[in-house]
Amino acid sequence: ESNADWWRGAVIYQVYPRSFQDTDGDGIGDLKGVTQRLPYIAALGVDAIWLSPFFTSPMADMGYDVSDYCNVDPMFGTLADFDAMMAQAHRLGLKIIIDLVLSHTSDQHPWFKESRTSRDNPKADWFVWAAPKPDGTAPNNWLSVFGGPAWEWDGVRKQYYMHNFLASQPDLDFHNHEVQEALLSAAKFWLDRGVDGFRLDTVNYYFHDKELRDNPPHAPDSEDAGLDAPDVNPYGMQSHLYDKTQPENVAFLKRFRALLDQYDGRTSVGEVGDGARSLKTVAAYTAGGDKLHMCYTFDLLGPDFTPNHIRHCCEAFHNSVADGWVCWAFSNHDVNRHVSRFIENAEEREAVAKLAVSVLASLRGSICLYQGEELGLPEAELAFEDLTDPYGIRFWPSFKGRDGCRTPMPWASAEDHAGFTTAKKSWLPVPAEHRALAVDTQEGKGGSVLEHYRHTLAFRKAHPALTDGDMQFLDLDEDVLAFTRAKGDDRLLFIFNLRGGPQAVRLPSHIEIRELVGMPGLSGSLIDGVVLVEAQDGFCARI
Ligand code: TEU
Repeated sequence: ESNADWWRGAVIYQVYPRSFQDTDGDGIGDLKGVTQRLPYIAALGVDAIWLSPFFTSPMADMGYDVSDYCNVDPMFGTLADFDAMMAQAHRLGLKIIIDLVLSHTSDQHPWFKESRTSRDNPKADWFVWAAPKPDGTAPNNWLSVFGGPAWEWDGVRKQYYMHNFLASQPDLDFHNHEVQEALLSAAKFWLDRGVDGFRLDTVNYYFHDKELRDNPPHAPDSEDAGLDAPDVNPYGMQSHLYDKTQPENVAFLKRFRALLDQYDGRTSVGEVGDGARSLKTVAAYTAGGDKLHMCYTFDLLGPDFTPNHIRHCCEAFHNSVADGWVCWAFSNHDVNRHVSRFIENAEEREAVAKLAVSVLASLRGSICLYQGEELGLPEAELAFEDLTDPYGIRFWPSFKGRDGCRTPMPWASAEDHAGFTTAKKSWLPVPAEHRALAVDTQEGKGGSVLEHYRHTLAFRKAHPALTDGDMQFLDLDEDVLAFTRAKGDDRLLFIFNLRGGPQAVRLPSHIEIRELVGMPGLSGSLIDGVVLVEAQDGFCARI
């Protein structure tokens, strides 16, 4: 247990505890359920688990609204359950990364309850309070990501408070040093308990413009382009004046890192959703080795699964900072599942699920997998009555919300709720389509998506070039994604065909193939210096 750099190139499996495994029959997953399923996660061959929030919460935003940073919500279990889960994970060689939601609290957090009582209590300045404009309207034009203004009127203080997300998620004022101290001590609480790292929710939202200046309207070609469509996310209608690479945030991240560095082998991964600026922000947050270890961006969470896009994302990041580190993902608990995003034809989903993880596992960076993608699960089609996500309820039907990617894990095809719960009703239904893809239908079955994931992750682990080797793209043909990965003697060439028809590409003369390498599931071949790759397939060789 000595490799402090274990996170570099690691494969992280995201568990959404609400939907992983229920053990107490209330229709909602829990920490004991995670413990029960740890052997399954270990058998995938991942290095770490990122556990979405399990902290005490009124669950207005499914736990991303925390009312006690240092406890477990009874819905998920107890601190003792957490410790048992972590101890078992460590025995199986899995690291545990927990999800700290520091930018905002729940409005039920004692800090906010106190803060809102008056303008001069000890926590009066812990949140972002501001006077109305002379006409009584909100202090400025800022918008919430989840729709409407970013300001909520408080009748007691007769002031507005700011929220980037729901009105029940008030924004902490990071300009206040006491707030920073309190949050660092919450992080310390979990470090002392033995967690291996943190995923930092909305890490680029920590600081707001102290002068509260209005944002200019969004220009179509501005750097904020790339956020969700305005009718779904009005936040994207503004060009955010206050650059999210604020110097104050960089200074806070240094403090956070200094705390982590007091412990052995801990890591951090910041969530940076910042439109087209994201990769620059990641660079600012990860350069130099004294801030975050890595950041997580939304670049590959859109509909674009093309050679140009993937190449652009990788190059934009790697060219902007040599010593920064990125964490790539195709899916998470906020976006439509990627097989549904990347392809319309349901018959092609299995092939796309396999190809996508082959590509992901070959990229330079760490990678995050989201529970269920290893089964090739499509986005669940839910009825309005099923919805629980406030974001989806608000924008239905132009945006159906995030419940469709949060439905329970299907474990056993023949059991009620596919083995997720013994309750009569599961918090979200398990779609029939998912039942047919349950773990027990794929485990040990050659050619299944699940077995493809296991073999592909083993391949990644066996190649130092893939963990943190250099990456160079080749200008072969617009229609293929071609690059080399190299570390020492381990030098690999990859050519992926993401399109609808077979491709034949001539290798440039400077590339000398030493031998073909059987990357699991790829069947591209080489004839007289020409690589032939079928649709949704790839080629791998040692060079
Ligand atoms: O998400 C941050 C974020 O920007 C998302 O709102 C994203 O834009 C949206 O979900 C895309 O559909 C984080 C968490 O991952 C999310 O679950 C929380 O709701 C949010 O923070 C607020 O804490």
